[in-house]
Amino acid sequence: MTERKDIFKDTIVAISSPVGVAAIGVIRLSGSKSHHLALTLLEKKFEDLEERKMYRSFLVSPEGKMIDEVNVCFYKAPQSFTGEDMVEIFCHSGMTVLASILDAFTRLGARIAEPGEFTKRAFINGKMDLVQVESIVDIIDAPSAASLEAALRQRKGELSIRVERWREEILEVISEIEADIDFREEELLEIKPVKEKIEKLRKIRNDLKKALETAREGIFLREGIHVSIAGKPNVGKSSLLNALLRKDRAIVTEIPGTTRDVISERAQIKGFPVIVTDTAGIRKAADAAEEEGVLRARRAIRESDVVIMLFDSSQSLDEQDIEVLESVPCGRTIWALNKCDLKMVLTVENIFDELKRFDVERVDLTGEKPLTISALTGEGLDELEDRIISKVFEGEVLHPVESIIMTNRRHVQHLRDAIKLIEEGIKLMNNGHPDEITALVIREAADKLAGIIGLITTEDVLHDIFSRFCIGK
Ligand SMILES: Nc1nc2c(ncn2[C@@H]2O[C@H](COP(=O)(O)OP(=O)(O)OP(=O)(O)O)[C@@H](O)[C@H]2O)c(=O)[nH]1
Ligand SMILES: [Mg+2]
Repeated sequence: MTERKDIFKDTIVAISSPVGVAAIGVIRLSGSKSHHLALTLLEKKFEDLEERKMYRSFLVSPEGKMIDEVNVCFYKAPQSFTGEDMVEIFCHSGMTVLASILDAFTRLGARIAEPGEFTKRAFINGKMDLVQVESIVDIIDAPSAASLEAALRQRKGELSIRVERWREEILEVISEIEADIDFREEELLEIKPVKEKIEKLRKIRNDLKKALETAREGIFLREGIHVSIAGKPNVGKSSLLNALLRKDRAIVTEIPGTTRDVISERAQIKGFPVIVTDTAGIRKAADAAEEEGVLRARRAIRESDVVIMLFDSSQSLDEQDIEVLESVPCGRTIWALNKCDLKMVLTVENIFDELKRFDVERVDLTGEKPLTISALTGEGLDELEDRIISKVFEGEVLHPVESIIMTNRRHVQHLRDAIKLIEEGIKLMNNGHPDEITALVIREAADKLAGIIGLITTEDVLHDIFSRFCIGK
């Protein structure tokens, strides 16, 4: 169809909507044969498919057997998602329809796409950089509205533009150093002062550091905060899970040992995505299932960003509470006295005195004041949510979502490396090395930034990123 020489020979095809019953299903084709293949299988004999115009027809098998009534749209290269000729077919979504359409195109020579292959072609054809590629997965997987916003800003190119600019600024300093080297060889005296270049590098480093400061919040925004609820049996862990989720997720009974397994569910707290985990009450297990449950509970607690250590305030402390206390991590735990709607025996005022009755050497008593809550009435849950957020961020949330730039660990690693290399460059220059070695070190910093947007990349990195895509994307 087009004059353009395509990098990829194959025309690929895939179901791009969820496979199952729905009003509409989408099948996508990409590659130089897309237009021809679509024309061949449309029952109405259109002379041509104009780009970005919807055509309605029945779609038939290569033998002319009806498959479905469809709408078809053609996107001409390079003005398409992949940068190649593409066709999208909107059919009725049913297993037989989708499979038959896929079958018809493969029999005409199209190949079933690999996971992420459409996006990979878009990347290789220069339609988007690596940050934008990754943002597509983040958009699809976004666990909260705030996470989605951050992903969309990356899709739009906000981070990529910054990275390009930082990189260009570094390259500028490199060319100045290289010019100085040439002047030096020609023994000319026009060498610009080193101080100026150091100042430029410092400014770039500060900009990178500022971006890096948003990483902590950004990573939680993208990946979610892991919160687990610990406590001896029957203190109200499952009730608290349900209250935080605002739905009846876990079974609650008055029998100790109700929860056997680890139950994790997604929720949102103050706009941040969280993964709340209810665990089996930690105690000497009565049977093998409970024993495994307790093991899993301990593992979940170890791997959490924040642990809610729950007590039953209607009872005094006992050995079982102490056993749980010993397994929660110091510094990451919030103490909460549940069932405050009942007559409170255990209170914020007496809990530390109560603790003295036990051997509590291994318990972190340096924590802040316990909270008083009721999973039943909802009392104190707002404060608990506030406490979770301030615990994770060690105080206030410093960066509102609009100012969060870094959300992805891969980008963060590159940024950290770049900062380190720039600092090394500054040190070299301070020590009187405005020379080839310095230029080399700083160039490496520029390359680290190039790695973020994929100007420089390896097969392994690409494989790692694209393997996270589903077929059809
Ligand atoms: N009055 C009152 N009762 C509560 C509260 N929270 C939980 N309960 C009751 O305490 C009992 C145990 O609650 P669960 O949520 O099952 O406790 P759990 O810690 O998950 O228990 P296990 O799964 O056995 O470890 C149930 O009868 C709940 O209704 C509360 O805030 N106030
Ligand atoms: Mg439970």
